[in-house]
Amino acid sequence: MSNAPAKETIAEKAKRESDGLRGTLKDSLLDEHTGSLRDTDQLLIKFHGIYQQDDRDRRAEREERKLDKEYSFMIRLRIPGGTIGPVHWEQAQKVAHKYATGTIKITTRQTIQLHGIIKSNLKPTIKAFNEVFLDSIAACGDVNRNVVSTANPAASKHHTEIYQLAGDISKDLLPKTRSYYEVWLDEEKIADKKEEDPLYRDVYLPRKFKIAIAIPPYNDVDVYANDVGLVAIEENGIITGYNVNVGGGLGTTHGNEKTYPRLASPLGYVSKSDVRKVVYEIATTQRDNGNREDRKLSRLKYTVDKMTVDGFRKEVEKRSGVKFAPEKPFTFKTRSDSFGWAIDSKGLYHYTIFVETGLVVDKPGFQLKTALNEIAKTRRAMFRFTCNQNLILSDIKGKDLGLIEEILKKYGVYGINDSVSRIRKNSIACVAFNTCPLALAEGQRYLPLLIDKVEALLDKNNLRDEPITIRMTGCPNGCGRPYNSEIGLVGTAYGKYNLHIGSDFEGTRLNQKFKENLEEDEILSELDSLFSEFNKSRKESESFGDYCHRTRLS
Ligand code: SRM
Ligand code: SF4
Repeated sequence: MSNAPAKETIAEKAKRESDGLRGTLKDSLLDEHTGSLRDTDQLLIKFHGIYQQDDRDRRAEREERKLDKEYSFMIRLRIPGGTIGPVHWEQAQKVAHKYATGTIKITTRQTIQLHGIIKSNLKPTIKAFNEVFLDSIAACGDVNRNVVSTANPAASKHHTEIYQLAGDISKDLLPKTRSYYEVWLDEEKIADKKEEDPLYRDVYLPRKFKIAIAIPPYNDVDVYANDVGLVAIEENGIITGYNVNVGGGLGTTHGNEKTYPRLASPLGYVSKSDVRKVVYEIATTQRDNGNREDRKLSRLKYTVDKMTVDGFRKEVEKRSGVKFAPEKPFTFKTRSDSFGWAIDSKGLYHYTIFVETGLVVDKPGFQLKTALNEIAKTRRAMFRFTCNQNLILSDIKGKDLGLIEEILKKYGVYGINDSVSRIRKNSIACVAFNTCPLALAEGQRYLPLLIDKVEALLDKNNLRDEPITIRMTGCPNGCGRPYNSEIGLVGTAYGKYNLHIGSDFEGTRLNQKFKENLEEDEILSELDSLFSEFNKSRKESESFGDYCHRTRLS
């Protein structure tokens, strides 16, 4: 065990004293007097992929009635590379109905979340997922999170390879503790068995740690927004290695000038046989050099800036014994998902469905949830999630196309992609109200309504077909990646947002704050002027983000 440093934060102490993330979770779960967990267990449970929350819509009313908050839990699955089978989907739907709100949310990191699980249903939930070999280990907490990889079917020639790499890296960086199995799945603790965890020891990482793998020209994973961003380099038809980028991260805090969004910086190129070693040692470098005194400044991006990119590179080279070669050339062309049917090099078909804000629900005339359940029953498609919160029915054999298409048509899902504007297809909203404890403003419940009005402005300015990215978050933490969107809306208070503009379409440039604390009519008025100018004075094939950057920000 390591000794406590002189100035140890509550989070650091909780990790160090947690006995391999066990804490008093077992007792907390058995306590029937409250729907909540003990304070320290609330921190530890995140490492098991679970967050304690309460219904924020009901807070005031319950406070008035002198009632405790209405506690429930959110669970996030670990699905490296974002692909599950039909059996998993079926089970997730069953669990959602039996123990959660009934709605599956596809997240911006290629996995799914369920909300509204009460304490007594947590164990049955995890057991049910475990029956189909799904887990939520390290989906949250100060460890490596879900490793994401390009989902775009057009990149399928290399999809299997990077999907496997995502799984391997996820395994390399999994905590070694058996606590998940003991707390949730009743595994017996082996007395006196010392659990060695050479990576995390008893301190874990200073903060969350995120990894993405992209296959150019697709940047659908927003690779530069990650602590570690790997860009696959293809030479003569095969992936030879990866350009490694470090220090991406978007979270900021309003009013704290020391915090900032940052895109990852290039360290250089490594061969594919070295990439896992290098990623591992990037994690150990962060473990040993990251800030453990101020959680606002503890992400890898601040460590990289403290050590400098050159200093960080040298340290990783020393630890891994791998020397970085200069970055290899590549081009990103898009971050969007390509909707509808696609066929890959193996002759398998994939159908990408637009899922607004990632919520899998039935609406009148568009019964997505029912359609997906019926498709899962056929066992003829895999379910692949995208970092744009959409879904790909993947790996479908030619002979099954008709069947899948028929089900999609029956429930009004086929053709949704054609009826939706390009800006809507390029939209992302974070969860925010009513479950996120950090939300200052609405996210997923509001963006679709705002887009109705933005679409009217685009129509007015003859820009309906412009593929502009628009992203909204309910606070500055950036879960919907608004800081590298052409239009970014960041909640500051209920009904108010900062307007950011000027990122590029490919996600290689951050936007900048343009106006502060705007209400809806002000947002629309600003966008109307920008759209009008853009329409009149853009250069040929200039994107909206590039136009804003050139005329307003540079
Ligand atoms: Fe996030 C915290 C939801 C992707 C940056 N994020 C949260 C919490 C857990 C709130 C909390 O701490 O109690 C939110 C739960 C809301 C709820 O009720 O479900 C939450 N984050 C989400 C999701 C579900 C948004 C979505 O609508 O899809 C995404 C889940 C991803 C996943 O499956 O793992 C999600 N979060 C992101 C991203 C985007 C990404 O990773 O590509 C970011 C920005 C990138 C980054 O990490 O810098 C992001 N989330 C944060 C932060 C700010 C971290 C920082 O460095 O300052 C917080 C707050 C924190 O950690 O203290 C946060
Ligand atoms: Fe919650 Fe803020 Fe993340 Fe939105 S951006 S989910 S409001 S933490």
